[in-house]
Amino acid sequence: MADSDDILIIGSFVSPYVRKVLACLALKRLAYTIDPITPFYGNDDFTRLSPLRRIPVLVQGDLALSDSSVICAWLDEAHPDTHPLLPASPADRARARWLEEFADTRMGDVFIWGLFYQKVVHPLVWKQPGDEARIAATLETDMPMVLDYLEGELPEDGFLFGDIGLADVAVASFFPNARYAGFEVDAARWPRTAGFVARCLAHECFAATNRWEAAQLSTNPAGRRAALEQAGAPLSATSYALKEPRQGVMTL
Ligand SMILES: N[C@@H](CCC(=O)N[C@@H](CS)C(=O)NCC(=O)O)C(=O)O
Repeated sequence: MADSDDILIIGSFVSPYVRKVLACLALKRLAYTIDPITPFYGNDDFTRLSPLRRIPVLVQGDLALSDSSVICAWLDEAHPDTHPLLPASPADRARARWLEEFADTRMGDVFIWGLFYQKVVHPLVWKQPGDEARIAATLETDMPMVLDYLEGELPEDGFLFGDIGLADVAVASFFPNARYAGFEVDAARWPRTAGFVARCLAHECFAATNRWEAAQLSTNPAGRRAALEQAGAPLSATSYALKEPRQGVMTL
């Protein structure tokens, strides 16, 4: 059982899974502090909290959770009275959970491991170019398949199940990373998806962290905390970061 109200989030503002959790915290109107590390820089204490060496991690009292879906479910169950993250009917809840799962797994593979990691993270962290063949296959085949699927699922107006919720946030959270890797959704080919993503990302639950994300992008891992402090981010007093990166547990 969590024995404290203080919520610590470990994870970079640029991670789609962290972005999803921070948007849900904003919907729930919950305050937090954040240790904005890139997972490869986590120290041994980070490994104890996150055995797969992945972000985000939520620490609250003696509770430590290291998966965005588990974290969002915890927030929703612990705070049922503010902005429910799931719709009301069992069928809609099931569909929302599926879309969250699709985002976390397939969009994670395609948007992050196939594109953003190869084009942005790999060169930055490991000082080597990413896998060009994988980037080409992602852009040619995998990304269009994801967008074709979403185009059939997403609404023309508004959000998936009435007010914005977990499924909207989970899907939309991947698109800023595609943009950072130079990919924009072609609105002529995928109009519903382009409109839906623009609506979601303009919602105040995402707007809250935009300036901190921009501050993080303006610097490198070494200068990150200073830039974020200057931008007014709610930084944790201490950090789980190392100075040099380590290979992840799940990395290819
Ligand atoms: N299923 C996890 C996935 C989290 C994840 O893959 N996070 C990435 C950052 S965007 C990570 O930590 N990658 C490091 C690694 O896998 O070694 C969740 O939903 O939280």
